Order: sequence, then structure tokens, then C-alpha cells
Amino acid sequence: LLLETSLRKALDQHEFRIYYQPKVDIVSKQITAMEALLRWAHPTLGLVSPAEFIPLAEETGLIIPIGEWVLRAACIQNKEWQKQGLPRMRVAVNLSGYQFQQRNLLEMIRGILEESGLEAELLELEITESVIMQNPDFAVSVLNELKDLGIHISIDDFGTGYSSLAHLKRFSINTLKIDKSFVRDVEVNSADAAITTAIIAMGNSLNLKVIAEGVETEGQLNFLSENNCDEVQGFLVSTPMPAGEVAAFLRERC
Ligand code: G
Ligand code: G
Ligand code: NA
Ligand code: MN
Repeated sequence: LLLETSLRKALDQHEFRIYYQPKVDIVSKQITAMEALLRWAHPTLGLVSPAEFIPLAEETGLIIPIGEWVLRAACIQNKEWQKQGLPRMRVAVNLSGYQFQQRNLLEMIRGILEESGLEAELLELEITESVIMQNPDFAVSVLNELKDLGIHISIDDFGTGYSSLAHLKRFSINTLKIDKSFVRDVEVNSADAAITTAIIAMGNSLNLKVIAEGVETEGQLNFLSENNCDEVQGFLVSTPMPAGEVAAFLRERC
């Protein structure tokens, strides 16, 4: 109850922060998106990871207003970057399973796009494979509506949630994001290498983009590049950074 009260307070007293982590096209080296990663700047605990408070936020329903806050802040931020003349890129927002089932999800997103003035093509939503596979028929209809808005859809933590090819081809999605658990040992573990190359091949044949997350070394990048992975994200490119550092990061790369 104490934590619940302080989560509510955190929202009211503006203690949440968003860090941004770039996604990069392996061939062109262009930044395709900045992923919004939530942090709680707790008055005494310091920066708290969402892994610590998202489960509670979901249990208490606070994930709905918190998720809406992240989405609005990220869209406003990307519109601001675009106004500053920074490269055209998406902002990617993680959607909790509770938000995916939220009745007014589409209206909320439409409202935020209108309010922020951000083009729908410059918004990406990351939805985990396990959330989508909980109810594939429901997911097909929500994903179709999101796709019709023009939003980019990525399946997060891909490889951990048992998608069948039969389901995958029904989903209106743009990108598969290979879970970092497969990427970590991809150079030394033959099972991880096999899973990674299979996901890339499957994505390519379904006309989807494939991104690998958690890329930390040149060796991992080379493996992914040789196997035709489209994009990477990870500490090798950049750790998540505050919004205020993004412009300098982008200018330095050009
Ligand atoms: O950035 P970090 O590794 O601490 O993130 C931990 C987990 O929290 C990741 O699974 C990430 O996808 C998730 N996460 C980060 N920001 C958000 C958010 O705004 N909403 C939701 N639902 N999950 C988030
Ligand atoms: O669940 P999700 O895939 O959204 O998790 C993203 C999390 O992974 C974020 O918390 C982010 O901080 C973390 N992350 C980002 N890049 C790397 C990386 O290169 N290595 C590791 N170990 N974690 C990373
Ligand atoms: Na994510
Ligand atoms: Mn992931």
C-alpha cells in the first residue's frame, strides 16, 4: 500500500523520467528510432528501474495513467526533436499488456498524436510477444486498428513467447525484436546462434524488419550483420540517455 501511494505521488509530483536509447540500421548507420525507457527518480532511492515498479503499476491499475503519460511525453519530445531539424526518426514506446487491452487505447493514441502534432509514422509501439500471444484473435484486431492509424508496430522480446508462423502472418506488424537473451551468447552458443538466424530468416521471408537488442560487442554486431539482421540496439551504440543528450548524440554521429 505504501509503494502504491508513492507510485501515485510519483506521477502527480513529476518524478518519472524518460531515457532514450537509439536503434540503428546496420547498413546505412542511420538512427531509425529512439526507444523511450521509463525511470522513476525516487527522492531517496535514486533512479528506479521499471522492472521494479511496472508489476505493481499493473496490479494497481496505475499503469494506465503512467503509460499514457509516457506516450504523451515521448510524442511531444519527438515532435520537438523534429522541429529542431534532427533526423527523421520514430519514438518507440513500450506498451504493457494492460494497455493493450485498454478499451480506449485507440482513442487515447489518436488524441495524443493530434495534441502533439506528431505524424503517426514517427510513433512506434513495442508490444511483447507474450502479450500478443495471450489472445491472438484479439491481438489481430487491435494490431489492425493500430496499423490503420499508420503507427509502426514491433514485437518485443521476440523468441521468448512461442509465436507460430501461422499466427505471425496474421499480425499487422513491422518489426521483430530479437530478445537480448539470445543475442548475449550468439557467438559462442550454437543454439542461440540457430535461434537468432532462424528469426532473421523468418522475418525476412515475411517482409518484416528484424532488430537485435542488447548488442554490446563488435563480435555480436558482425554476426548479426553477416546474417542480414536489419538493425541493432544496445550498449555498443549507446546506453539509454536523458532527452537533453539526444541532440548532441545525433549531431556527433553525422
Ligand atoms: O530500461 P530497463 O532495462 O530498465 O527496462 C526494464 C523493462 O521495463 C524492459 O522490459 C522495458 O521494456 C520495460 N519498460 C521500460 N519503459 C517502459 C514503459 O514506459 N512502459 C512499460 N510498460 N514498460 C517499460
Ligand atoms: O524488455 P525490453 O526489451 O524492453 O528491455 C530493454 C532493457 O534492456 C532496458 O532496460 C535497457 O536498459 C536494457 N538494455 C539496453 N541495451 C542493453 C545492452 O546492450 N545490454 C543489456 N544487458 N541490457 C540492455
Ligand atoms: Na522494449
Ligand atoms: Mn525486449
